[in-house]
Amino acid sequence: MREKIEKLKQDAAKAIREKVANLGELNDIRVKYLGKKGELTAILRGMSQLSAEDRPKIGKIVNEARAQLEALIQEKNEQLKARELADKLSSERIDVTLPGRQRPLGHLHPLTLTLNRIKEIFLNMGFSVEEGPEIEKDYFNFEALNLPKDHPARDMQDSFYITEDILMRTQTSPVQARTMQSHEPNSPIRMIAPGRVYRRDDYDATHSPMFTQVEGLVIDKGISFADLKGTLETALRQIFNDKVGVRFRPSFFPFTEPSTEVDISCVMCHGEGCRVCKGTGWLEILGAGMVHPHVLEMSGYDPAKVSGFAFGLGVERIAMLSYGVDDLRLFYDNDVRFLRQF
Ligand code: 2NL
Repeated sequence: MREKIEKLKQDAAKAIREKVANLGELNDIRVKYLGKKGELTAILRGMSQLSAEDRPKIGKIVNEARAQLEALIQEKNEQLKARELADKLSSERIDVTLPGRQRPLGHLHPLTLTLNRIKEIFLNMGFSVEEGPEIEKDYFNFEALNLPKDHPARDMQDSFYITEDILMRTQTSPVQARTMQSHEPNSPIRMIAPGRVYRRDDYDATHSPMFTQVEGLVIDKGISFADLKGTLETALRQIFNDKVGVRFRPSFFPFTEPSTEVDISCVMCHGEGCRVCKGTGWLEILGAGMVHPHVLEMSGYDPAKVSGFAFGLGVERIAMLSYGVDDLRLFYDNDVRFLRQF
């Protein structure tokens, strides 16, 4: 019996010292010898068959062997753990000298840049910037601007109706009508209204059913067509450049009288005539006019006491001309190869 125990102990010790390569294998050895069904445990279990004289002696030897093996396992366990930690530290080492990952910094969209520039120019001239809802009442979008329900000019601004009386706004003029109605009657106004507008339209290089508009409105005592001309010329010379030519042509809008369309000399050929200006040397850039007396009246202003001018321009068109972009859709595609250029 003594020899058997000694042999078991030697085998176990040898296995622990020489065979075990990791913590899992060490545990297998522990179970094999010291576990509930282990070989050394089996000997303890079989002690009932021994004589009363042998029992304490053998018991002592088994317990000593057990303690020795446990100590060996404990020692090996510490060695293996230390080695695993060392392996982990060397395999997961971070090279702090590697260059960092660059996070590309974005920037404002070209339409936003153009709109910001336009806002800045008008803010510098004392205008306020007002905003309003994109889903608008028919009353503010059309009625208050001299376009009653049966007016033929409504066809040109055919829109997306939500109900009979609610639609996607076709212009930002409803913001001006709202502003006038929220002001003390006849009190001066000097504002621009930027924002998205919606019209039933094709989608191609120069048309879109959604675009960005800036409308402006100035009302005060004694405002004349000269104020309109001076203000718009000053603004256009800042948007394009000091030397740009500005020309006013008679036109018609239902909400202004008289009305005008404003051209600038061609940004490509400077008036020589080219493909961009279709040989005319001029580019149509905005519409404007003196606010129609009826429009003033409908929003509580008295055309006998005050007068005003208004204008409307498309931000996409200005961005296309100032950056030399020939397809409007590029602004909406959001292809970073395009956007990166601004
Ligand atoms: C264009 C022309 C224009 C206006 C907009 C306006 C607003 C009020 C009263 C009178 Cl509250 N007029 N707005 C006037 C003339 C032209 O826009 O071609 N827009 C893209």
